[in-house]
Amino acid sequence: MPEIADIIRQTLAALGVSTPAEVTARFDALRAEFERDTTSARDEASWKSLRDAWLGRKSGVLNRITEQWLKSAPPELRPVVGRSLNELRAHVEQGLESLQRSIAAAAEKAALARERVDLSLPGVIRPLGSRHLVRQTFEEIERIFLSLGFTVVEGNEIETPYYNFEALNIPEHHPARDTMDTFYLDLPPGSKPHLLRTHTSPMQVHTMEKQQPPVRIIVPGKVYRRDNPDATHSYVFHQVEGLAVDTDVTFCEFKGTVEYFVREFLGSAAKTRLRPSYFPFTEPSVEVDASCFVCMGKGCRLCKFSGWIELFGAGMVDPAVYGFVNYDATRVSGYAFGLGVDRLSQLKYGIDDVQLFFQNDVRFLRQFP
Ligand code: FA5
Repeated sequence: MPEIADIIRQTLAALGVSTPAEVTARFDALRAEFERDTTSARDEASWKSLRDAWLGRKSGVLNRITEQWLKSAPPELRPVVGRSLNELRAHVEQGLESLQRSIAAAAEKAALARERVDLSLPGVIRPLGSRHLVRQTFEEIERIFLSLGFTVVEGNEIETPYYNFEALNIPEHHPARDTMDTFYLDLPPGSKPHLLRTHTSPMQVHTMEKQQPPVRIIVPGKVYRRDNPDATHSYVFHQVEGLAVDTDVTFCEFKGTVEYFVREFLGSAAKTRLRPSYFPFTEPSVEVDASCFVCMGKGCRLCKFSGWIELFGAGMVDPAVYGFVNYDATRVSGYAFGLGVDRLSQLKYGIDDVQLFFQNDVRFLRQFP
């Protein structure tokens, strides 16, 4: 602000004033100078230099006047110089204050204009994903068994033939062990054979190896088989294994658990039927059927006019399995089941091709939000 230096020069030159009228005129000129200066201060930084130029402790105009003029003014002029100085100081302080307010208000106005949000503009729609139907079915199954006191455990998808077959009493020459049915890993010569588990049942053995009865677990997970893909078969699919072993687990408890699950999963009107079946690791083994929930047992295309739908395999744990995990087969008993999650989803939601679960076609996925 070059004017300030001039003012000081003039002010000091005014030491020569000799009448109160001259003093007043000089202060009026100073006041006019201040007004002119304020017009050039438009932001916080220039406001600060204006303030320092006029009110600064050392070199501010008002302090210089006090130091150099008031003190050296002739005694008869001092009252008028003092009064004029006080009036000028009040004027400058007030002016600076109101200038600061208007600069802040202008800055706020500019910021508001910059950040203005037009609420009438259409919003950006971000599509929300949803859980896959297979995941939803897993969660539904887990909810039901958790309510019965089961806990959820998970296991590895890569297994040894021992856990996948041998410890489950599946003999050496059983066709399921064949490379035609099972994916074996391609490992360097001399490595122990490993495979992609063909069912979740190996977790029965892992769990019983680690834990003494009582055991009540379910095992959700992916399994792999060399099946030809079709409407009900896939190379990779999903199972939930169940295992309950204790000192007094009866076939009756098994049947009650299965019936409860089927009613919770398919609806309270669903009826259950057990049919004899065979699994090397359960004895007796059963196939669990539910009354057809489409025709209510009367017969339709879904149930092939039998009134019943095959749901899953199960049975009482074969005592031979206890031998592999050092359980005393004379003291403990239990049951196991293996739910095909994809098939259960297909049945419940009327999906005629299991391949739809793996194609990730959003037109399909959107139907199950
Ligand atoms: C087993 O895998 C036994 N581990 C089940 C079990 C556990 C029985 C415990 C007794 C005690 P199974 O091979 O039947 O059983 O297969 C179980 C379910 O998996 C079938 O009912 C079917 O729903 C489903 N499943 C089998 N193969 C396929 C496939 N390729 N694609 C989709 N689902 C399949």
